[in-house]
Amino acid sequence: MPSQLSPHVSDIAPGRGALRPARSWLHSDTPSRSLNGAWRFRLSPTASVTEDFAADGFVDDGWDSIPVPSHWVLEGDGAYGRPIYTNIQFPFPIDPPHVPDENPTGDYRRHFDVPADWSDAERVVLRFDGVESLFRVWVNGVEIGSASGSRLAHEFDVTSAVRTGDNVVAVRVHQWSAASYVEDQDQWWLPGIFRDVTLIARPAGGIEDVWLRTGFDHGRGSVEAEITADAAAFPVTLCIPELGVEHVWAAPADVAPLDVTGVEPWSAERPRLYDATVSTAAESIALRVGFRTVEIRGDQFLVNGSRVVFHGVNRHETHPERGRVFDEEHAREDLARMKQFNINAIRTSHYPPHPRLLDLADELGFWVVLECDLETHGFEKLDWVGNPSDDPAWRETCLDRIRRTVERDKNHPSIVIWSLGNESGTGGNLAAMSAWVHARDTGRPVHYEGDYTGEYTDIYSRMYASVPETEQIGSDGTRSALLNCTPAQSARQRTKPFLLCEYAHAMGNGPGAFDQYEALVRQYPRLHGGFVWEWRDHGILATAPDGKPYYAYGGDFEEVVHDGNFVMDGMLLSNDVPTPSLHEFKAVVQPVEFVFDGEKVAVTNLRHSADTSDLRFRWRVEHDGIPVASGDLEIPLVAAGESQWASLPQVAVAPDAETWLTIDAALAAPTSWAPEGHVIATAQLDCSARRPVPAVRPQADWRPGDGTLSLGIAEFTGGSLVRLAGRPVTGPRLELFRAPTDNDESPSDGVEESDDSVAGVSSADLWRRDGLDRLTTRRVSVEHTADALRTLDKVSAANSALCVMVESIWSIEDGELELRVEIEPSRGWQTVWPRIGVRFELPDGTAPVDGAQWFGLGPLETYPDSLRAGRTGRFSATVHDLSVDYARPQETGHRSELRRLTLTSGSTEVLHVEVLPDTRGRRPGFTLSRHTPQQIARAAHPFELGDSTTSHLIVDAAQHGLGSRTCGPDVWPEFALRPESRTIRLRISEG
Ligand code: IPT
Repeated sequence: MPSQLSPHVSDIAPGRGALRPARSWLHSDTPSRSLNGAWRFRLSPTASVTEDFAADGFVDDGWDSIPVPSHWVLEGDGAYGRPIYTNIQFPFPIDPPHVPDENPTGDYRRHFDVPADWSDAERVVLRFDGVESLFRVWVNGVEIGSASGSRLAHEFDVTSAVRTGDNVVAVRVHQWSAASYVEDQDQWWLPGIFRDVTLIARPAGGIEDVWLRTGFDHGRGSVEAEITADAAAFPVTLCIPELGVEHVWAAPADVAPLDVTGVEPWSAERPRLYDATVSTAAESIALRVGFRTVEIRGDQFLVNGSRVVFHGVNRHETHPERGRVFDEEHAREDLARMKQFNINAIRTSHYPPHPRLLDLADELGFWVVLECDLETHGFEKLDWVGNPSDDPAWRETCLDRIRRTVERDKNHPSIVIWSLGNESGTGGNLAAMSAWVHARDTGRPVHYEGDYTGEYTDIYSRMYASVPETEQIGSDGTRSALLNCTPAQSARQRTKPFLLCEYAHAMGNGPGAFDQYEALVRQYPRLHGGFVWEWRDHGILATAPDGKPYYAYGGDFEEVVHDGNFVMDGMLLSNDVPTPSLHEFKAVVQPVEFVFDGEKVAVTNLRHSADTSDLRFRWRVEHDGIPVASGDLEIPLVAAGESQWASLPQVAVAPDAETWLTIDAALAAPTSWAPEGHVIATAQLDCSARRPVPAVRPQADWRPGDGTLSLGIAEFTGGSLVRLAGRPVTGPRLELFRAPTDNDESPSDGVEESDDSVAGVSSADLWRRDGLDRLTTRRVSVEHTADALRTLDKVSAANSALCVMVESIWSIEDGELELRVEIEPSRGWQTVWPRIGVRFELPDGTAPVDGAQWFGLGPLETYPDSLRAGRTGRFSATVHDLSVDYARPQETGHRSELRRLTLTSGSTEVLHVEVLPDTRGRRPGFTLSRHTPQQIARAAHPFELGDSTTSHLIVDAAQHGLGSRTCGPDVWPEFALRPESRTIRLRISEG
């Protein structure tokens, strides 16, 4: 065959020769062979290599071997190119439908055997479940066809090309094609045959496709079957043994809806499935049916008559080593983890997942928004000119994608909404896709966020709406226009249920304000919750120059254009470790609410339909975090949406310790996703007796001194602390800087932001402008009394006249060393501050400080707008575990509301620090880390931090909130930290 530029790469058409219509991904008993495994592989830099490799007799001895499924850029240690990460940008010139000649092209070959007994098969079908982005197929040298639609299934009839015995299949995969313009999702570009390849024998008299549409209404189930089979294949039998259903349809015309009694409904909470078979004499198909009815009534989205609240996540398919290659065991663990964290919904952003994922969602119980493989986001840069969503030339491509999406997965009870795609502007092709779905499936609504005005979709959906805007959408009281809507369109949108298909951008340390959104969902029934962006980081496991493993993000593979660490925005780190945000989410959306009132507690079941029979309730009382009593709490059964009162136990209140009552709701029995005893909801009640805070002892007889002295366990030279309890310690030094979080580094959009922000400028830039990361000190005075030392420092930054006066008073109070720091900013500071704290350095002595025990909020880090997962108690952690390994190092580890802290070295207690609240009752927090904020801020990856044995203790009078500004609202004003005077009081003693 002549060498030529492949004609296919610029074809807008979705391919040629694949079987249509698409059909369900079914579990059939007909013979099939997996063609997964080792294939021969050759990578070429362009699409123009000769096609002779497809010939029957071609000798591929010199080729490499590659596993299928896989992405070639993740195989061969970089020998086959490297991944590219972009969010919105196209990593090639925007020249639709053309792509560059530099178009990595992978040729694949393998032999396979067709058994002799397949000769009675009516047809032999070759199925590809996922190939990125365009591929052509040959069998025994015969060209079979081509297809695009990377995350969609494509089947080819290869009957006339195969023979009994040995066969050769050859596949050519182009990384770039016209299809790349409609697959511009925010993720790594990962070419290759990355899902299963299967050869299927289709029998005469088999079932081509089946759709069991189920319904549920007040204890009655219904099944409406659609059977695609030749008339000669009949009779067709439907069996649901557990329900006593055995129904035979003699001929196609007999297929009619059935009513089924004694049915338990399917819900995400109680995912009741019934095994079913649909069979002919030649083929039997196994399905698991769940009975549920999805409807929109007014502005409410209901399943089985009850309103659904989506506590969801956006789920991409991503794995640090396999990319988008599906691993069922890992996916099951991931979904079980979601359930453990009270997540009840998944949006399959932004394409259909591996089909088995939906079997798992049916089984474990999730409300699924199943999204089509469509995103044309890069056209935004061209003001959407030429957008495939609105160009008739692309209509068939768009329709082909949505048909393949719906047809493949239509049997799943977990799927309650179809979504047309993501960030593809708007246009006639999207409207046509929606019309097709409406005609095909009347049982599920259609979602697409980009249909702002609600012309062709059923749900009002938005992403990253701020809290006030969400409230405006939820409340009936306002007539103001919605985003991009005329008043009439706004009114139309207000008649629909609302959901946030993306919100709370979980990039790095953040987001804040989960609880503010949840409060709105509780208040306004039209608001149906949403889907956090996103479930997990997409880091790719790589090796640093020093040999350390790390999780790579955009730019780490020297991509020409990339979007940095915007791909690391999950509530789970790349290595499956839940971040504090996931714990926060779990606490905010907990399905049981406790409201204390005197000696009683009101228990409200916030679930969709499940009662509390699967839960047991426990209480415990702690004195300063030490358990003193516990027991079971008798709570009457609470139906979904109802409340019940229960009596609280008698709590023994300690006179000289804090007394806290904690209630947990836990699983009474193991489930498929968590063991018995797994806690799903918690509440705490402070029962402490009021205790006075020791007043500050006035001292009058200050006189100048040289500041070299000892006070209890503290030794000072020149007014500066040098030792505590015999070990080197320096400080306190004013610390106003935190290693900026991703949200801190994100420019303000100037909309609805606090007065302190500057449009287009990040908080971190303002902090650096003001020199918060490079403060210097001038000692103004040193004074003592008989048992006290006082220093006054003026702290400011180069080329700035702004300053902070810091007065530190060391004294002996009640026989203990007390440090009081008075922090007072000058006038003129314009921005929010990241923190107001003091830092101590504990350099490596013979035994470095390597851990902490504390009584305060824990166990994980908390910030002013992300406090709900914190509970008051006693906790301990190593210095390493006090920090979260965010993919890009940043502020981490702040523990709020500290009462008492013990620094440890191994099992030795080194220093005790007791924290006194300020006159307004506010308590500081602490951070203990191996690195200073300045060091952390300089590192782009954890491996760049270097080893250290010095520990840095920062006691913060206050910290700034987290917000969600990387993609969404800034820190809510109430949680923003403004320059202000603060006092920190500590009592320090030897361990
Ligand atoms: C939004 C995208 O839909 C999502 O895929 C992801 O990229 C997210 O942003 C950010 O991580 S689009 C955004 C421009 C609002």
